[in-house]
Amino acid sequence: MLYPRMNEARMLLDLGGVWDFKPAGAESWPREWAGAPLPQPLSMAVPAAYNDQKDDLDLRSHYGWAVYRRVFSLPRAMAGQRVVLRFAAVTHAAEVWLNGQKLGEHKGGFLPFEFELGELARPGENRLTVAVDNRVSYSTLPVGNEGAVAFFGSDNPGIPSIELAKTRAKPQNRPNFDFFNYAGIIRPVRLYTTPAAYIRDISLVTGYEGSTGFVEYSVAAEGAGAVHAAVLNANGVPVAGAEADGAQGRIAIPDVTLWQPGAAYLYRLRVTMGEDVYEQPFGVRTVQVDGTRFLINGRPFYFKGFGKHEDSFFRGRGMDECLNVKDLSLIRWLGANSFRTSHYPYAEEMYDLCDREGIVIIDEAPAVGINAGGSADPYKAMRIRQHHEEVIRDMVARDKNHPCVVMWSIANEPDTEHFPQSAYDYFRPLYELAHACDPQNRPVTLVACQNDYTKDLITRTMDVCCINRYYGWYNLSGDLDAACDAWNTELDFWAAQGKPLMVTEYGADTYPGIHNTNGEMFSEEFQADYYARINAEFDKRPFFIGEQVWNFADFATIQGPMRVDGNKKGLLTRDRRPKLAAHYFRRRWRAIPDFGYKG
Ligand code: BDP
Repeated sequence: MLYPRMNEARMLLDLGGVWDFKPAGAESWPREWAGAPLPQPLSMAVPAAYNDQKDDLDLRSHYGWAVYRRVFSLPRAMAGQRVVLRFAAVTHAAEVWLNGQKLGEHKGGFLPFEFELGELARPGENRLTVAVDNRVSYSTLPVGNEGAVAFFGSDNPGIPSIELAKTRAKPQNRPNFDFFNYAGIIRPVRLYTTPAAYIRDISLVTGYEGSTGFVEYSVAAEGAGAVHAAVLNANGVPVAGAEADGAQGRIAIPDVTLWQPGAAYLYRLRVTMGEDVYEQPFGVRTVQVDGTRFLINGRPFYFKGFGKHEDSFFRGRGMDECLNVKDLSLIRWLGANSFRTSHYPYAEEMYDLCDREGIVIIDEAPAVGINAGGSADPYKAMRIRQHHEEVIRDMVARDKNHPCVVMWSIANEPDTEHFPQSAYDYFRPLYELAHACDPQNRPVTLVACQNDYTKDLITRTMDVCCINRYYGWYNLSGDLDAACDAWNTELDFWAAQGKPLMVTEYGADTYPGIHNTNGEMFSEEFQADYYARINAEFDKRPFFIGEQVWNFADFATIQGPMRVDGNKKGLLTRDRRPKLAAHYFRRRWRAIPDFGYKG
């Protein structure tokens, strides 16, 4: 799906701003709100999660539906054009109505969807109503626990009058994941136009031989029109001779400048079809797994970076370009080169920025929580397979042209240990699907939970083995000697697999300002020691191709006895101040080259 861009053929209007808003019921919302002003509406900024915009615990922990509404006028200049209403992400499910008529619905909170407005959009005032459902369950991704009522953080409240407590407890979301369930219209809502015959999609594959690059393109169009494609350089100047006619083709780019981590260079493919025009940015680079090496442009890359979250004060998970710019600045300050979009595809603007700044992304599907605690087979108990296929397809369709994306992650921490064969049978087709959907055929991975890796059958079959491990924190808590031993035992296992291995999560909750001469848990010293000790073990292993710490910054979670004002494993605080370990990593990573660290 193309990102909406304004040019001489296409208009673009942003519908961001302050909308009317009203929380509704757990199971449904009043249909009369679809065609009329909301009664006594609250003001709510879009895009942003609604949860933290008001000082109201009921809204923060709202369960179920909420309704947004705004009125807009279509400019006369749009008459005669095809007008499309595009939502970059509504979390987690949406129903959209225009002028009292239903446009459609969408499931999944982190990927775009759009509606062609046709006759429904009229000159003058239009009334747009968006109903949003934040419920998570065994049939959503990310996965929530079944049943809307939780008891004091656990199903075993330790009180005799459980039945009475059940009747009194408020319905609430019970995420099966460790980040706050922010919801609402979290990313931009835009109107754009195209001519009646239009470019629907563009797919690009790049490569090079010697100093000559190439881009293979394929244009999907609706309606008739001759297609022309031309390569522009980073200054927007056409590259002499780099053009072709036809909906598919291969264009050579003489004296190519490659896209590299830390040294990005972006071309644009200018596609015209009849009256329509679209310019698709791209970088020329290759990605490949070769034995135990991860090659970008043929050179062995070492991942230095993070698992992140889209998470900030007030906006929650709302798209924030300023924060994105700041985060990339901090990533550079730390000497890192990459991150994983844990645990869902991020806003499109972040990928554009990473393309532009040469930061590498592992792009993750919103498939987290596929784990029933070992007591039940989640692949039988959960009703998610079809939706999982959809989100992989949609994620790849959205992000396939970004040079910054070098690998797909199809899930985070599913249960691969207790039901290893079910996990294999479930994930193998999804792994193949991700490969089949991607014109660039990037490597595909699945991020494995701390587990008995000898039982896990699927992780070892991935193109890159990605593991989350908490030796020294949740396991062998506080004992870094034992943690290093456990790491080495495990690394011996992986050495025998003949695959590249990286750690996609390891970390320690660290409350900023706690200092401790003994370096005990939760202190800044512990976090720094933990990483220094464990990294020294990674450095001894040639097949170990990257370290992504958990987490870039502290982030919000559901309240409960396991979390003190959120998850505190950030190298940075939530307001982006460095903890002691950030300074340690800055020294370490600035000394580790992007390429050739492991030969
Ligand atoms: C891992 C999860 C991550 C959590 C982290 C933690 O992948 O989402 O936030 O543990 O506990 O299991 O900090």
